[in-house]
Amino acid sequence: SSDDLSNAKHYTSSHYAEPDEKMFGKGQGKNIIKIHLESFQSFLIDYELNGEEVTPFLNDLAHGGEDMNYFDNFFHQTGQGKTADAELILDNSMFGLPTGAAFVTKGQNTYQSLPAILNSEENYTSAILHGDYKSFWNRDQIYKQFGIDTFFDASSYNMDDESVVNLGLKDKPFFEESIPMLQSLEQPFYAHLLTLTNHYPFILDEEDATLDRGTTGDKTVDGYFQTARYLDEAVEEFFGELKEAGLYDDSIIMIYGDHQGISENHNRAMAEVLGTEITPYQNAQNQRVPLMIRVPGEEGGVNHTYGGEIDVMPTLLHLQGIDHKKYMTFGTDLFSDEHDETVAFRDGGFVSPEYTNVGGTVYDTDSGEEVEPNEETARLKEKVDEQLQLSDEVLYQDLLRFHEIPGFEPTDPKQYDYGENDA
Ligand code: GP9
Ligand code: MN
Repeated sequence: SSDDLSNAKHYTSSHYAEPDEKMFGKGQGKNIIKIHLESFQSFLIDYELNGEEVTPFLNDLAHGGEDMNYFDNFFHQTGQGKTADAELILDNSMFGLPTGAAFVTKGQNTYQSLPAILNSEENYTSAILHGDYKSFWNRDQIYKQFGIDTFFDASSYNMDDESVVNLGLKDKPFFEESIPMLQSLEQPFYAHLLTLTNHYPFILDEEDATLDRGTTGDKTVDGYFQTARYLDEAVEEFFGELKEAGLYDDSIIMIYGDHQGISENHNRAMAEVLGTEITPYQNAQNQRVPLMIRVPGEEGGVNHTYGGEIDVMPTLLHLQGIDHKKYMTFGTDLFSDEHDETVAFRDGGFVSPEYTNVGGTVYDTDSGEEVEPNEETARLKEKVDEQLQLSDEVLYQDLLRFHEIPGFEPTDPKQYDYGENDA
């Protein structure tokens, strides 16, 4: 109902965080290259297996290499929709649904997505690049609602047997073949590259393995290190290719992990890997995924701000110099002093710099000690529930249909065509 729309709108505009003056507009007009690290969790950063770094290149970036800003207290917020939830949350600053995947069940909804806003406000073009077939996760439908101009799926790549493993194209040929596609885009562009190789059950061809497997005896966990190393090398090669192609210097580069790779079914092996028991508190801490942002001309470094996937769109819009207040955004700008550091999980739990709530039990985030719920933890829980509920109402009732925004041209899905399905 229109009441639900105004409640959601009221929440998001009163929850708004003013931009940081130093960062506002600093990426205006620059290409945005967004790299999705499949199933990549933050514990891999600086992790050593038998004295060897698993992901040396990403480690370097996480320490400010290439002037990256690395957020080490960033969490995924996905539910059953996994990759699709991460995509939805990052491009719309709203949550996935409590069950199922909104990409599939809400693929015909109206959205006011980041790529469409960038196009409407700053004339950006947009593209998704991914080595799987276009109908997976209903992408070929919902991307039209998001205003994605071009979708390079598996049918655009060489899918020979030796280039494919597990779900699709291997990350190294994927990045390499993506370069001419990026070069073909009209600038400035917003390009989102989704990797695949570091995906359950984490299998790799022998010739692609440059690190020994783990030794926990859990096949999934042991293979994860090898595929993560492969992904690390693929990203490093891609940086070189971007530089050679002249696409590096003037682009914002953003890197993120989409969701947990190692589920709770592997707690025994993970306890061995992390050297600590995987309690409910520890499991919540393990939901950290990396977020890295490089803004050309700006210094990088480690940023300890707590945040989650819903905060990415507000952050990117402010980097563009676009005030996101008029849009329906449930997150806040990570660079803002007023940024909200309470990170809601899809199940109603949360993490903040002070408190971690798992299934109603509250812990001190630093020490992991259980604490008595208090006024502050109750207030945070109420806020988290309200956020999730309002976001759900927007999706369930397709409320953005009625959300008119001055200066924003509604997305017309009929304008987009990604060709026939050949999956
Ligand atoms: C499939 C890929 C994996 O195209 O994005 O999705 P996931 O299984 O991680 O949700
Ligand atoms: Mn995924």
